Amino acid sequence: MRVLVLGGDGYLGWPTSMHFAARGHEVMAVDNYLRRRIAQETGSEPLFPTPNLQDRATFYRQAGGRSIEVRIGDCADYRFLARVFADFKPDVAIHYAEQPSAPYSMIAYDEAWLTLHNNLTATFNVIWATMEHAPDCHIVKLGTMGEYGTPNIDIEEGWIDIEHKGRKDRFLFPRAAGSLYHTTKVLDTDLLWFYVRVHGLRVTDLMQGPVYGLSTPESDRDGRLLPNFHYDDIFGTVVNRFLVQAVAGVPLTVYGKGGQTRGYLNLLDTLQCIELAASSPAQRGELRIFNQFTETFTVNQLAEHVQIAGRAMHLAVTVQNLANPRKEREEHYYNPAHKGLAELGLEPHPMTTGILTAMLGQVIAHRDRIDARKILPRVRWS
Ligand code: USQ
Repeated sequence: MRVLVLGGDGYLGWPTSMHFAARGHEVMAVDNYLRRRIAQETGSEPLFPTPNLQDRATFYRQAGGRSIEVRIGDCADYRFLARVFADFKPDVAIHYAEQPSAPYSMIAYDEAWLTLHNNLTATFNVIWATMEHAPDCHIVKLGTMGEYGTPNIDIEEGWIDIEHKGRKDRFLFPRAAGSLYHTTKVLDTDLLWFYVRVHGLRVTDLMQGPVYGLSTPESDRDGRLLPNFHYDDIFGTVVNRFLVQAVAGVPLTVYGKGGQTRGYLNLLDTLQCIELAASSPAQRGELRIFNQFTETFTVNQLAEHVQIAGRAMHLAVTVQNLANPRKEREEHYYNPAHKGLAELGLEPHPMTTGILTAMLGQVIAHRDRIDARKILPRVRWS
């Protein structure tokens, strides 16, 4: 396949680009370094620096990997993106090109505007570039489990059948996101659904939970190929943050009561899910939605897992319940379906102590670079 990875420099985008290249697909990775820039602006640099995207592609080839074509540019610039689609004619466009941080989107007006503008414009442009230059291309869009929020009913896989006053129909499952970032993903889904209905696009929208992980078989070829690993309060996801806190000797930052439940997955499983979705495309005129996670945990359960792994590595790990900087339910019902990707063949890597201790070992190798000032939450929802 000709695989276009939009947001190819990101935590998921770079490992995805290598993953598809390693399987013999023709890969083009596109990025405008937005996340690098705003991470620097907010003092949220990753645990270790990563080479720029062109250099990563070069180092990957030198390490025996296959060629990855790189284009630097902004997916929110239609002329640029249209050229990419016209030149590359992708079979599948994997769309990660969004501002990915919930806390960043809640800082103030400018950050909220950037998130809204970037995320929706990028999605709108992907839709139009597909329609105009590669109408048969399958769009694989990274959404988020956070689109659903935490309703007091079971969460279905994207759609719900509703019977109302004796009549039945099928609708998108109700959405109630907890940050502006998550809300942009809700709006993305609506945009995609509109163009699927009217123009017959083929789209898979992946409702993904928080991801953890630090290496993949391809990144392990050379330390310079590792993904960007954030542990700060803005770009770091909770498991990655807790592992760095464990190594730094900082009490694990459980927000509020810690009963917040989410669906988590290993970075290796993100790669599997994307590959499974890409290899069996949605039909023309279909918006296919999968819930992309492998296990659910409360924040307290995650803290316990990290404490156990820490003990195995002779780290004294403590926990501190902080006043919750977010507005979210801290005790709630949570039962999301997640059958679709399993039916396509997903073989999960569960969060074992072995997986966490291996990650702790990698963090320990960079422990001198941990900046404890990046750990406590700086952004409040209200
Ligand atoms: N949390 C803590 N302590 C921390 C950090 C987070 O208790 O130090 C809690 C949060 O309050 C939340 C949960 O852990 O209840 C998950 O937080 P997170 O920062 O790992 O994840 P979130 O902000 O929701 O966003 C991340 C990714 C985002 C993706 C989303 C999937 O940054 O791109 O869409 O996970 S989901 O959470 O399912 O919406």
